[in-house]
Amino acid sequence: MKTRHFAGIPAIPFEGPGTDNPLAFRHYNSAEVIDGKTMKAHMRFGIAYWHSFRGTGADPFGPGTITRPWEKGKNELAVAKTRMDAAFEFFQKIDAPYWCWHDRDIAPEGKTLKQSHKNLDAIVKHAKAHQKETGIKLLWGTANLFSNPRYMCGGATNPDSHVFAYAAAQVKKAMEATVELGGENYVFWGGREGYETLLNTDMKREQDHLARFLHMAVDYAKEIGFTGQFLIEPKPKEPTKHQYDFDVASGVAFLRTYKLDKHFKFNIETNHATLAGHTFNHEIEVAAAHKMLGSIDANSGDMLLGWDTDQFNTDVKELTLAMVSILRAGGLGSGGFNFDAKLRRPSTDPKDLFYAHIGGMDAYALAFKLARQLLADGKFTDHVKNRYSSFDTGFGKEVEKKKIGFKDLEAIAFKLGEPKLKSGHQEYLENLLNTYLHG
Ligand code: XLS
Ligand code: NI
Ligand code: NI
Repeated sequence: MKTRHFAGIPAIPFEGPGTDNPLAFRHYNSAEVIDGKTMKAHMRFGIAYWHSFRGTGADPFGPGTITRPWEKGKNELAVAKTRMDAAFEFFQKIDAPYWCWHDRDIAPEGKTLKQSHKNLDAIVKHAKAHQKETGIKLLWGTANLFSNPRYMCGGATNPDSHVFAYAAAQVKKAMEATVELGGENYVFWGGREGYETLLNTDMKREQDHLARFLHMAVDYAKEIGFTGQFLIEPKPKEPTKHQYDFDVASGVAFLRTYKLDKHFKFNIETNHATLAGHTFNHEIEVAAAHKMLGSIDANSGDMLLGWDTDQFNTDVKELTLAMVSILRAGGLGSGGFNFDAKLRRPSTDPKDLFYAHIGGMDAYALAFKLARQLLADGKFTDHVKNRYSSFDTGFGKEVEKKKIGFKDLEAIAFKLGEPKLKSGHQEYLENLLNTYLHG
């Protein structure tokens, strides 16, 4: 492994829970084999290029604080390549098998669309060489349809068909780049696909356009042989006030309405779930119920802040519950855990990038192990099963088998009289969960 940009920081070793080395893993042992598969293969961790290699710590109140030594020079393409060299050094040292990008994170936007395409081609070539040399793979690619002012009113939902065409051209190219890099998924996050006010918006028409756009992507995937998974990443708001892909449930309704459901799954982001007023776990369960659980954008919000703070998640309890749902659903398939998370503005030391990912990866790895144990013991599963057992036999079973209706049930209710209250035992279960987390 070449060490150049992060000199002085070694490849992060696994040292186990007893270590006091802050630059070591305590729970994520990538080589450990569980059920015939390495932890690396189970976890499928991905690094988000935009936060970890384009994030500067800038916020609405001040400029960036994080300056990296490779971010200098006038030739934007040359800087983009050096930055990518640093990124691949990081991916290797942190032992993550995947990375994720937006087109505009990896290659600079040119003065014309043609120039932007050319820049992307040059960088994709560079990335391909890095992937080949390191074995690191692309979890997903996506197009940035939200930063450039032309997309101020959306890409696929823009009221101007000219912008719609531009967005289509950009997504077409980003899909080609994803194929070229062997990407296993392609993501649509519609940060500006929504509206600010109905005074100037034809909402139905915009949603029709969004569906048309996604159908075009499905058609084009066939044309270029993209066999990966398309993913929708729901988020209720920010930057737009009302976003069309509000949460998983509204995404399911949208995809079904427009007959797109068999082509898409969901990329669920923790902080987006909480912005929608849900738990992370809830969103996973909704996607799993529809067999549309695709991938995870791993991060966390802040209980006291109402926006997408994109923090690294070290909350083992939240992650264990999420992992239980993911494992019960049979895993993520071609998806993975992408750290869509950024350093806090004062975290300016390159080491912070390592601490942040070590913390996130360890928390997920520990949660994975705890969830497996919890499921193997079966106490929660049994409890839930038991709670619904009156539907396993008798008239309950007949309800599920669609054998009886209101009239039969009225006769049964007359006969049985008032139901006895059955406890939900929530506090007992909360205590039980704590025994897994803390002994
Ligand atoms: C923003 C989103 C974005 C997507 C990719 O809130 O999380 O980063 O993951 O466009
Ligand atoms: Ni995301
Ligand atoms: Ni986000």
